[in-house]
Amino acid sequence: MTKVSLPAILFTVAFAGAVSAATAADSNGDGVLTLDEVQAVMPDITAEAFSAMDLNSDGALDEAEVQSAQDAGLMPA
Ligand SMILES: [Ca+2]
Ligand SMILES: [Ca+2]
Repeated sequence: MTKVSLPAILFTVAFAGAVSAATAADSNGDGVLTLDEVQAVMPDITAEAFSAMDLNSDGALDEAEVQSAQDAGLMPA
C-alpha cells in the first residue's frame, strides 16, 4: 500500500478499482486532466507539482503523464 491521503483511499474504494482516482478526476471527460480537475480530487497537489507532472508543458496531464506521475509517487494511483 502506497502512502495516500484518507480521502484518496475513500475515493479509490468507492470506485472499487473500476477506474483510478486520476481517471475519475477527468470531470469533463476529455481524456486529460487540468490543474483544476486534479485539485478537485487531490487538493494537496500544488500548481508547482502539477507543472512537474506536465512533462510536455501543455497545461494538461495526458494518460502517459498521469502514469509517470503515479509511477513516481507524485499522484495516488
Ligand atoms: Ca479533463
Ligand atoms: Ca501534458
